[in-house]
Amino acid sequence: MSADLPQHRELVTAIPGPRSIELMERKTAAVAQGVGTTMPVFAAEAGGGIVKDIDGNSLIDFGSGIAVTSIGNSAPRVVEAVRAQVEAFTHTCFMVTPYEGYVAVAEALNAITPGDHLKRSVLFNSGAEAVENAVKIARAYTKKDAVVAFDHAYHGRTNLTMALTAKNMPYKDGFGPFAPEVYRAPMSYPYRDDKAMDGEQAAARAIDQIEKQVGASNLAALVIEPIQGEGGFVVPAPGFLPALVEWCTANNVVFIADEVQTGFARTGALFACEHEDVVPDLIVTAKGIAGGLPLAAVTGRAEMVDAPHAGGLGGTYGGNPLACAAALATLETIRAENLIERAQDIGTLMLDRLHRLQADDSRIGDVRGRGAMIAVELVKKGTTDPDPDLTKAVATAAHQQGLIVLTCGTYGNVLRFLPPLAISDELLTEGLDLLAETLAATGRS
Ligand code: PLZ
Repeated sequence: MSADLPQHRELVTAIPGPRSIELMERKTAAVAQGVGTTMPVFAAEAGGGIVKDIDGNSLIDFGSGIAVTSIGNSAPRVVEAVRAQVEAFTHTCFMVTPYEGYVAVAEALNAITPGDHLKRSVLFNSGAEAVENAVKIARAYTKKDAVVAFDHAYHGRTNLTMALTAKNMPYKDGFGPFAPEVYRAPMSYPYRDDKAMDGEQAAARAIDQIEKQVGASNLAALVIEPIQGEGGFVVPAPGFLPALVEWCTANNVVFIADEVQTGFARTGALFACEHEDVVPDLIVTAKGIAGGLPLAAVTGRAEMVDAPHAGGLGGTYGGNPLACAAALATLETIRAENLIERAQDIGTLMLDRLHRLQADDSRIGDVRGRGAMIAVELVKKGTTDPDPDLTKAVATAAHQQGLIVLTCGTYGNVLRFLPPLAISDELLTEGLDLLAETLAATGRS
């Protein structure tokens, strides 16, 4: 039982072990080469802050399956709720014979997302699918076409979301042509922006470009991650998001917050928009919503979400009953286990340790993030030049020590930490110790 998984790192073979090596050979023979893996080990069990591989190695989890299993893998309430649902029925299709779970998830999302206006929700399977549908809703509501996304943005791998995503490799290369009427605006990136530029000035820069190159009268929506994920855990300067919202409201442009990676307590608030009292018109959620089951949602102003004609939104599996049962159990777990506070405490512990590391290692250019969404940006000593090679080397060495850690960033030079909120302080500290050792041992000249 994963709930009883011992919460200790333990390596019993080299990483990868013999069974993982064997399975990797089968993967290579059977699975599309386009699907990469961060680590060369195969999972057998997971729970709390540990992922156990098929060779019996227990790894510290600083990834949460990319910010998904925030409440812990196979969290007890989720297991129980899904078990009950799987015995009742697995699928009827909400568009054929609806069921209560979908409605209950919509009610919950309408209640807990920022803003006390009248809201509606619609459920999907993946973050990308939900982002696409948020754009459809914005276009139906405004009767305009254009969409603006930001530098370093990540919104998915479908055709429209590839267009919204900024980075070419590995997401877009060779996969065009992309959806039209997508424009890009400059992000607020405090570490790389002019030091004198505050959030409002960064917003003014973006708005000026949007007005000159697109025109508010053509613009249906602006899509933004309140803290960027794949693009490098970029936290915009304070004031940036509120200024964009204000401009959107004044110009009949739908403000879409993509909280796929930041949502559900990850950043030390239920939603990252709350840190700056930002109330998005539409909020897109996925990942952490259902404890690992595939579910995503668009929630927002009733008059906007109701703009598409009847039958205009849907999908066979959207709001699958197992995923809905898991989502309700996830929300209950976040509440009952005070996981918002837990995320704040994890942030304090991590930031404190990483700032101390930064103080005597000038290769750590920036330490940033909120709650349990923290990153370090690695640069060449004494400069701000990105060091993707060092980043890769540190990540690989950490993997070999039994720490699951991910990289990200436009320049490939960001180590990101997304531990489950169910991780213990001991494992968290041990993971940071390993990182410190790995950094010290890697390429320091
Ligand atoms: N919006 C902000 O972070 C997914 C992508 C991993 P899906 N991020 C992880 C990869 O390499 O494919 C993400 C996100 C933000 C949208 C998405 C897309 O969510 O559930 O992967 O479609």
